[in-house]
Amino acid sequence: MLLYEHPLSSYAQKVKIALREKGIPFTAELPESFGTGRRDGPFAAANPRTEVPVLIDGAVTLFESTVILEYIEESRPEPALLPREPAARAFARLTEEVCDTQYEAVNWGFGEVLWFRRATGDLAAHLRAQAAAQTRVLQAWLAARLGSAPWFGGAAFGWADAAVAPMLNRSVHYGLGPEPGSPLADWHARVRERPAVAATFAEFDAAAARMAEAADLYTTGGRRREYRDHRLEWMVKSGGIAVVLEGLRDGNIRFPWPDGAGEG
Ligand SMILES: N[C@@H](CCC(=O)N[C@@H](CS)C(=O)NCC(=O)O)C(=O)O
Repeated sequence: MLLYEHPLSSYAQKVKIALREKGIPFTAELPESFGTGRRDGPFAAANPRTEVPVLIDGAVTLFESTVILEYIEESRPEPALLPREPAARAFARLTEEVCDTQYEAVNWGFGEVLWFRRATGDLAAHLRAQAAAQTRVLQAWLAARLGSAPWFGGAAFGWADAAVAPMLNRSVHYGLGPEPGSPLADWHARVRERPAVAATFAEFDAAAARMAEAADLYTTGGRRREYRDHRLEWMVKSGGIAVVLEGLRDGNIRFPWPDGAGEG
């Protein structure tokens, strides 16, 4: 299996955790054109959205992390990540859905300020405070779903745990982690001990340490960051519409495929 990915992508991390939990060997590759929106090359051929993750398994080429996760679960059912019982399956999928949409967008917004320096001064402080407040809301929602169970999957690690892990770990990385000693903090301590998760987080840490150079590519190196759906919404609703307008003026953000400029 070939996985086009980026170690900082929470979506790619979710897929890598699932592959490693199931013991499925894969080759991870950072697409050469990642972050450019370019339409040439094998990455864009595999995913017109030019987003990671993309999974290539023989003749099967898939994008969208949830679709990939479903394919992995259905083609390599053991060990199962989804529980058997319908309500428990729906619980796991719903947890994943909120993580992939609202939670990821908040993390992304915080990163736009911290890593990509999209705002300075009062606006930066405002956006960081918005992200911190929203993170608290989302972590309270997750804590209620976890309850006193060891895993989001209940007695066993599963699908929802793989989905929450990259989101919560990123909050911890940003200094926005749950209260020490809380059930959610204890869950984070537990989940990062799992070999599949530890390997994935180690790759995240190594890439995060190199982010300062990567950020410069978006002002000088022809990279255009994708502002899409929940992420774009986050920037606007959190008070950062000036960031969007500036990015459009400077040509270092882009909107999702297909675009109207005839590029693809
Ligand atoms: N809904 C997609 C989202 C994937 C996504 O947004 N990936 C980001 C990285 S976290 C990406 O590749 N963005 C392209 C870019 O910024 O150029 C999924 O679940 O796979």
